[in-house]
Amino acid sequence: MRTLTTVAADAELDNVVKLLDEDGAVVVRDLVTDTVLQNLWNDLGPGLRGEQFGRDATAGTRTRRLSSLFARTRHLTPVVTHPLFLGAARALMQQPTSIWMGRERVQVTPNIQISVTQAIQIHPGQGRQPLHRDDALHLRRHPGPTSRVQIMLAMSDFTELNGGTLVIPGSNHWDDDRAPRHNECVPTEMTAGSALIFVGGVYHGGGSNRSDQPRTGLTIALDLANLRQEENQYLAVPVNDVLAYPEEVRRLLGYDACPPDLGWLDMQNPYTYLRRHETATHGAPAADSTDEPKR
Ligand SMILES: O=C(O)CCC(=O)C(=O)O
Ligand SMILES: [Fe+2]
Repeated sequence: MRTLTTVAADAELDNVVKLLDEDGAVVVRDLVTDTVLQNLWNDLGPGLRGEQFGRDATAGTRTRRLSSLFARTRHLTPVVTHPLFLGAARALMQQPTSIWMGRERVQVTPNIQISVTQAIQIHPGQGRQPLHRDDALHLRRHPGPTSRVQIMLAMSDFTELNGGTLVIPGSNHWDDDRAPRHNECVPTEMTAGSALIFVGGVYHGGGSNRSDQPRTGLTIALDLANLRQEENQYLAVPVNDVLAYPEEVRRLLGYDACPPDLGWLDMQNPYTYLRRHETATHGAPAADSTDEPKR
């Protein structure tokens, strides 16, 4: 039986990319500090407590889910821009492709974007979630190029007993005829502040919580930016909340173009619009970037 590898938060990016290629998943120990974790609990804990349990087996009838996270907290930058998460997502998904433009062969590298954000709290009594691939949303064939890299940050300890995410290492290489089985899974065991990074093609699911305490995780998916976002970030996150984040995160939230020509506004990169909006509403010119063409 294959297992999940755990690496330190300052591990080599190449090693993490290799593990994600081979196993489809890797655990990063202490990915965020205790302070970041506490800030996330302060901002998201009350909202989670107010959520109803899910309505079906996939959502989990003893599971609470809180979405629109970038509108609820200003403390997600160290998670989404962690070099091992963002770095691996870029390395795996931003693969150049070439297209003809008349008689010119042009190399185009796609962008990536935040697709879904959710805090997931599995309560005692919740059974196993059906095993699935999160990139099934993309209605794509497997195996194939990676279209999603996702993180599951442990906001509480993850154990086999409390529903630590079940993963089938290596299942990212399976074709679409092979069905996942629970006897092939390994549980994600990690301490609060650590994180599971996994590719969209790896079979996984929430585990059953047989303990007496809830298990809480926070997930963010990065997808190829030429695909539709799973969660509509433009509606989920009001523009002023987007502006509270640094440029890199704003762009990941969808305020960027995807080469060769997706996402423009008035034929300009949408980041230009965001900067104009910032100047108009906050009075100060943004210091972080200049106007730019759409690609
Ligand atoms: O909560 C978990 O451990 C996994 C949840 C999951 O995979 C999902 O909801 O898609
Ligand atoms: Fe999932």
